[in-house]
Amino acid sequence: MSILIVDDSTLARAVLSDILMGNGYDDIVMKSSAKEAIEYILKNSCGSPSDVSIEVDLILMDGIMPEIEGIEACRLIRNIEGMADIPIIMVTGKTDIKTLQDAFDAGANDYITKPFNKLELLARVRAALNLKYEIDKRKDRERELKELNKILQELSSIDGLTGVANRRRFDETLEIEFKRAVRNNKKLSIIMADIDFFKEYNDTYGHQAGDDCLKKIASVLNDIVKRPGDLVARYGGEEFVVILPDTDEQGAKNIALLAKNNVENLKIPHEKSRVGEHVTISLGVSTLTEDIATRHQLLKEADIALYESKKSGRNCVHV
Ligand code: GH3
Ligand code: MG
Ligand code: MG
Ligand code: MG
Repeated sequence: MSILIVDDSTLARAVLSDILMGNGYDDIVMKSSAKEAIEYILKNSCGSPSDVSIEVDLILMDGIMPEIEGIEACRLIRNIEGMADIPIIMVTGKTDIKTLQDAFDAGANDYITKPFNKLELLARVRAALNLKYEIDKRKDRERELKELNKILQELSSIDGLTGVANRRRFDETLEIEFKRAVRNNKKLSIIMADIDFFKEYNDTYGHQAGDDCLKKIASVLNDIVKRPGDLVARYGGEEFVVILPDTDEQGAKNIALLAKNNVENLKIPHEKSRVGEHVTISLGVSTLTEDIATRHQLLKEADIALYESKKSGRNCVHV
């Protein structure tokens, strides 16, 4: 662990470092003023703005120094990003209550009075470093927990079978995109897609083959939508939805037609399909207009269009 000694006296620095080095603390950095110490700290901090880590585990701070005194230095250091938890021990000749109070108020954790006792110094250093160790451990655990939460968050919004977004994520995203489109007067379209005669497919080829077919269709949809804000989701059993922000009716229709064609071109055999010999999908497109007041209405319109596609022979797109 790294100890930073800040003292304007060459002799004091030498005595302190000798004692510490003689007792197994071999990572000692010495600075002769608060200004140099602060420069050193700033130069040795790394990490993101919200999670700065600094290569200093303990500071031994002289009380009386020219220019910036020890107590003021404590206060300045405590205000540096990432320095809130680094233990600071004041090494001071002044022991009146007022000075000690000021030191603690400025952020010091402990103090040693000059001339100091070697054993007392080592005991206080050990205690401060133990404290720092516990703080570091707690921070590591917090970091791990944050990571884990992020992963859980991701997992809870993904459909386990197909890997596209699940219904929950879809609902959340549509709510956000709907509000954004209304607020900014932007276009917004959605596509609903449903596999044709999928019950018969399962009955003919088995549930496992049905699952594989769902995966392939999800992947076709995913390959088509390319813009960062677009979202493909599994809406339910064999139904998918696509959210297309900033996309008008014609744009959404083009994407739906491409999806229809690409699924057909997979040429997944489906002998019981009454459309043809392969798996196909039917699609419905809806686009935000002044008549649509809620996202539920937008969905309903897509569902109605999809129903039109089913009624008019399947393997087609309606808007
Ligand atoms: P239509 O062309 O009118 O859409 O007919 P359909 O048979 O596709 O529609 P229906 O709603 O009657 O049947 C949907 C089928 O989708 C029934 C169900 O077994 C199947 N299905 C739903 N979820 C899954 C799934 O996760 N895996 C598999 N293998 N099949 C599923
Ligand atoms: Mg001094
Ligand atoms: Mg269905
Ligand atoms: Mg179906």
